Amino acid sequence: MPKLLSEAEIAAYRRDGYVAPLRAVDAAQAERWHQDIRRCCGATERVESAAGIRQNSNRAKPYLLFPWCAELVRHPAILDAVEDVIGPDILVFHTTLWWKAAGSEGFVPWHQDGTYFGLAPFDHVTAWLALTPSTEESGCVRILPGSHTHGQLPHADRKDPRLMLSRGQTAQVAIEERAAVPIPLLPGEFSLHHTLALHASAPNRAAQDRIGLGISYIPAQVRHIGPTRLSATLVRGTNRFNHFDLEAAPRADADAAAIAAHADSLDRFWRASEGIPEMSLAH
Ligand SMILES: O=C(O)CCC(=O)C(=O)O
Repeated sequence: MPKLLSEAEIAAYRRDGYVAPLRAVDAAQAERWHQDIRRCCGATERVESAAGIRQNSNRAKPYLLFPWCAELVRHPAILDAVEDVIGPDILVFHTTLWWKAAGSEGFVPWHQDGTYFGLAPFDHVTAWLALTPSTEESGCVRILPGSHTHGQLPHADRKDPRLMLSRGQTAQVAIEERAAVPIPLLPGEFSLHHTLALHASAPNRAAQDRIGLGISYIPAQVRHIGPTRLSATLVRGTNRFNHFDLEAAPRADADAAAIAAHADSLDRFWRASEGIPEMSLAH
């Protein structure tokens, strides 16, 4: 018996590689989290590494820095939908805050999330939660239905600050743009997309910032294939496989313990994802 999705929605996810829109919270709660983001994650700083231009550190894994975000990634409605597609033992592997400022040229090229995560098997799912209106005008996520059935595709890195991905990874395949489906979301709504689903988003042409969080959930049996031992957060069920060091929730906004735990987790994450050679991921 599914917890939140209908059988038809689960079938759509398996067939198309995504399902949307789903409601997590009402508009008032979405607005509270939106204001939390403005208060906590406004400062921008992207570090250039040998592999690319990293996402801002306070916009990567913010659930390790801020209690409101730790609560967000554990929200029961989101976890119920995630459980319906990956089962009851769930870890948060990563989270990115996607803040596309009004009128900004930032965009996300066509890619598969699985490319530099180094996870096996490909059972990871991303929940994308909108906290401001995500529309075609503001550059909502677009997806190619069924593209998750073609396996891991080759990607090339691009070092361009307009690209919002840390390595600017861009799928090296012909994209049939006409087949792409936009996923507009209202504040408090979310989508689920499969780790191999090809997706992208365009610059924000609206007068309002487009802000959302992409939360990467994995079932406990998924492991990382590289030599670095990574950390993740158990948010539901049990961690019988012990593939990750378990992360603790922060107790206060960016206190010393949270900053240290976040830095340790991100350091391992960058080492692992930047260590995967361009276009040679295969497992
Ligand atoms: O927010 C966006 O525009 C892109 C999101 C994305 O690539 C993801 O959540 O995997």
